[in-house]
Amino acid sequence: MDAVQNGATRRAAQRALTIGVAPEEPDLSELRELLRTAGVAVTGEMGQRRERPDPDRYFGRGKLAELKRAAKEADANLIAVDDELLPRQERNLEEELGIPVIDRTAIILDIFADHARSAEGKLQVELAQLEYNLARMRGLWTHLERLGAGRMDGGIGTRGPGESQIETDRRLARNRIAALRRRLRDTKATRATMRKERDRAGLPTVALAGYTNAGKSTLLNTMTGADVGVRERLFHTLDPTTRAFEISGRQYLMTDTVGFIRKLPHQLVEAFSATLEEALGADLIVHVVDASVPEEDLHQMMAAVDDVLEEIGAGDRRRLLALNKVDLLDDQRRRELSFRFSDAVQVSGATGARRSRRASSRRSSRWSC
Ligand SMILES: Nc1nc2c(ncn2[C@@H]2O[C@H](COP(=O)(O)OP(=O)(O)OP(=O)(O)O)[C@@H](O)[C@H]2O)c(=O)[nH]1
Ligand SMILES: [Mg+2]
Repeated sequence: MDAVQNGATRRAAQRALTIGVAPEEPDLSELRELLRTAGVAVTGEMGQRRERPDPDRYFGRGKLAELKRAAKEADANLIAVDDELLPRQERNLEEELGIPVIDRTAIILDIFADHARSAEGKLQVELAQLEYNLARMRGLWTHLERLGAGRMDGGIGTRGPGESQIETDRRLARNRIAALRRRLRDTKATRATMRKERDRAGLPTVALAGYTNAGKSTLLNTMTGADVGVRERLFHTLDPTTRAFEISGRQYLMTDTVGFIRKLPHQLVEAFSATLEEALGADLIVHVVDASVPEEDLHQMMAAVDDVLEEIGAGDRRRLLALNKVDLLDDQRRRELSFRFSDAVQVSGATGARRSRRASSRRSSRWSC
């Protein structure tokens, strides 16, 4: 078996049991989708209803014993958690369960690392991963320090090589973070020059923003004839692509951007903020929504996008809501949506169809109005 095959087998050999906490029954379908994108099989799931996760172990003690049994029964060799864990929660869970634990942030970071193509995208993901790891190292360090403090009575052996190793690792990580920030600032300057050229062309700009898998790249391709990759997987696009298109003889520029998700790791928002800020400094932000998802998901997805737009300072930009994938809906659902979101346009990036904003109008047309 060659190295590549070995790698593939190892990945598929990861069998995760997914867990989550929510006041109502937790919905772990998105976590399953994330794991599928990351190439991990899901062999079971377990949710606990509680206001918020236990600060030390994520689950309550009784539930944890149940989880240990379930993991064995499901033959899981990995526990995937639907939240970002505190370092001590992760450590305690691993200790109690005896198998590795991965949190939602690490899974998303892993997918981003796998999908990053451009030099800038790779730098941004590396920065986010280092920030995430640095927080964990700090946790590990405090943990060791506590262990050391426990042995302090004896005085000896309280400063082992572990601690100095972690100090060194932390210093290296901090140096690398500083270097990455500098390089990202340089690429930002290059982009600013490119933008000036575009500004000189004086064309109005439109940015597509939205939840991952909403169909942003498909819309860009349909509207501009671009050839951006489209896939039924999460976070397919990481780098923004800008293309010109024409409507009624007028030229516009349209930019596709990275997708958002609920509980988007703040390290990623921060690392991608320069690219996002610029893309979303457009004259108009088209918020693309997958209108074919169940009502509750629709609202949660829209709220998640609104939150990120707010967080990166694009909350007050002019916005148009585009309800996409309406080819998958029947007439009644379309009418419901046009009453509910009377200012939105209903579109299908897949078929190129567009329906007028007015609820009363039944007219569908191509992208030519
Ligand atoms: N039926 C239908 N499918 C669509 C439509 N638009 C996109 N899709 C499908 O939805 C999936 C995601 O589309 P993308 O265009 O890659 O979505 P995206 O928003 O760019 O996703 P990320 O880059 O991952 O954030 C693909 O499988 C598309 O073929 C549509 O209007 N109708
Ligand atoms: Mg895309």
